[in-house]
Amino acid sequence: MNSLRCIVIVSALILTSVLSLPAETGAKGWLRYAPVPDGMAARYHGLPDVVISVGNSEVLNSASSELVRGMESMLGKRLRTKQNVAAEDAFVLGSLKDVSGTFEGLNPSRSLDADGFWLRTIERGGKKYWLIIGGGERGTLYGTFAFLSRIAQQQDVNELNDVKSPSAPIRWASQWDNLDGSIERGYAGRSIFFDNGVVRSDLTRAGEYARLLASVGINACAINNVNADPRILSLDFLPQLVRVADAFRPWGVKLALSVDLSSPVAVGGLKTFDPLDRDVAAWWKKKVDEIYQRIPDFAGFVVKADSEGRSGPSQYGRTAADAANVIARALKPHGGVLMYRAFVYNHHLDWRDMKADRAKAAYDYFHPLDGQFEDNVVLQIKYGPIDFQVREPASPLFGAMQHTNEAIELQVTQEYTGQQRHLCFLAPMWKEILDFDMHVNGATPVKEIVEGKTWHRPLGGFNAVVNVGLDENWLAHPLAMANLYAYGRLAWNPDLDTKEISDEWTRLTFGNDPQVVSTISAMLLSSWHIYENYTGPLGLGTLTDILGSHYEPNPDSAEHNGWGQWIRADSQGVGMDRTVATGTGYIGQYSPKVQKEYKTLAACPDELLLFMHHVPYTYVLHSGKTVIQHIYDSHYDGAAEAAGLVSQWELLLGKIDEQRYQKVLQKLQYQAGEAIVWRDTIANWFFKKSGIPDEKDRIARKQ
Ligand code: GCV
Repeated sequence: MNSLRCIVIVSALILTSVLSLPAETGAKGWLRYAPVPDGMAARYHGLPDVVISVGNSEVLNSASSELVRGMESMLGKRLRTKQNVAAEDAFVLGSLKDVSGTFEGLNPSRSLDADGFWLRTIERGGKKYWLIIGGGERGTLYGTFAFLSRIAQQQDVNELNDVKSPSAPIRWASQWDNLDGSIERGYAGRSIFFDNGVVRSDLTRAGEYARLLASVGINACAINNVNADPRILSLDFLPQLVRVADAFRPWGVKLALSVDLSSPVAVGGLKTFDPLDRDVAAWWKKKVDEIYQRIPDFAGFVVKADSEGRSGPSQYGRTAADAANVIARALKPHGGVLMYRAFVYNHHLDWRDMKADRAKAAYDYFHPLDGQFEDNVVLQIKYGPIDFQVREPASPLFGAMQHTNEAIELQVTQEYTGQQRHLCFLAPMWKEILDFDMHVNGATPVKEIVEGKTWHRPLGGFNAVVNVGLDENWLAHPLAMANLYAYGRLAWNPDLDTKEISDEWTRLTFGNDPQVVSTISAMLLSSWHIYENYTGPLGLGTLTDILGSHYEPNPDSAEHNGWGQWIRADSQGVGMDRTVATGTGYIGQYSPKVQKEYKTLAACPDELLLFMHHVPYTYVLHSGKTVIQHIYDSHYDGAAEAAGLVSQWELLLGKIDEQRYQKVLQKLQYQAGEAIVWRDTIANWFFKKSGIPDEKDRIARKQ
């Protein structure tokens, strides 16, 4: 056979297989419920045709209809729904209390977290039952999603006895949606909640979003920007919010809101919002009561105060504890929670002051307040001390609030990590932070602190800024949805392995073909390092335009302004000296053991060196390279690796539906081009600064 004929035949084969895969927009996310291939279907033949819900609630109904939907879509099996257990094989859905009343021998007093679930197969009277039991109704829903996920991943579900519980009670998502429909740091279209100053009349997408969130165990969503428009608390807004809560409720997702501290003045007409003023306290109480009257399962508020120009308690000489507590006391009788953000800093710092350091702000401000917060206040702490950079150390504040509930704040929206135009799977970064041991009197990894386990706190957990938009596939880049999935999975269980998560997500999103799974999972897992390589290595942070878009390269913008994202680059060296001995003293905010890891050049890991220290460009890293050569090499490596992502993806031609294949391909090709722009901008910038040529002579010497 000549080679031309060969090419024609191979192309035709590829085309045929591509055409046979139905187009997909990505709108279904990981809940595609793709038909199980014939060869695999046999292992599910024994599953029942009937589903019985024991009990009655909106969430339980969702669980039952989700099971019906998934079974039909994956296995072509139409389940019949029944009210009572009869003498036939069946799925049985309900809470432990209700189901154990129906089946003898189940231990109703076994411990099952309210949001936890138990998947259990039992035989009674010659019949077999697949029990999906929740600690509460949400647990049953989560169990149903987990069961369906196993089938979607082609796992055996014939014998089950498996209990799962979430790591922490707070597993929230946040949206930074503005009432006009725009989204701060949103990269996937306009708001699914608001338009033109009001809540959208069609909230279909809000319901679908809640379903996606519930499928990975997220139990609340704050729908508006933390730079909150006070109008969200005005009386005429409440009925609109009721509609959002109604759209969320079937999925066990509670509505939460971001609120501005000045609301008592802005919408309440008071003369002050001083948190210690009695009228202010009464106003918050009345407002909160009004909300709960209409939305009894309201989750609570998120507060950003005294930060980036927002109003705050400092205006009255009060503390964050004063501000948080006045609202928390209003929420407490209803079971509501107040998430107070630790992102408080002065953005008018003097860049000439070598002791000034934005990274120190949260600890300096909040540490003295430890123990002063009500027990329904949760301090929401960004993972690093600056601002969602491509790499930061874990915030020292995590280890400093033993008498305060804590939550970690993450970003699914890729503000500083490529804005969903670049592939950057963030789970490996989150995992490093969650696993980081703060060494406060023994082993105290961040994950256990925020779970509330370390210091036996009643509350704690996770909140991530997600910022889905009206784009059909939610986050604009089809692969960016892996971040939302991973966030939910890690909030549920921060001990999960990142590869397990990326494999799972790939199977659910693109199918179980081993080549597809291994290729996409490997791409995801390498992508954070690739992005870090061509943007900001050695702990410098993302060297982007920090004054504007936070997207393109612009290291100059970091310096000579009050924002404090300084890299302190001059002709001799680079990096922030944060040591206690000669620098800003930031390292002193960690426990002695962690201080030891960072304070000397010899001990400090390369990847955080320039976050912690100022060194000459000629300083030799543990890797054996000089700092400047590392900067050059990592940028060239990163750009080459970004190009490599395109080639890896191209191997999947014909194995993924054409629509998503092309969409991802275009994104990756664009990213590869942008990585070259980053490489050249940063490498040239450092060459100009340092005057030290690249050993490999890749940078034009005449600049
Ligand atoms: C909502 C960063 C972002 C801001 C954001 C802020 C915050 O500074 O750039 O857009 O404001 O963080 O987390 O409050």
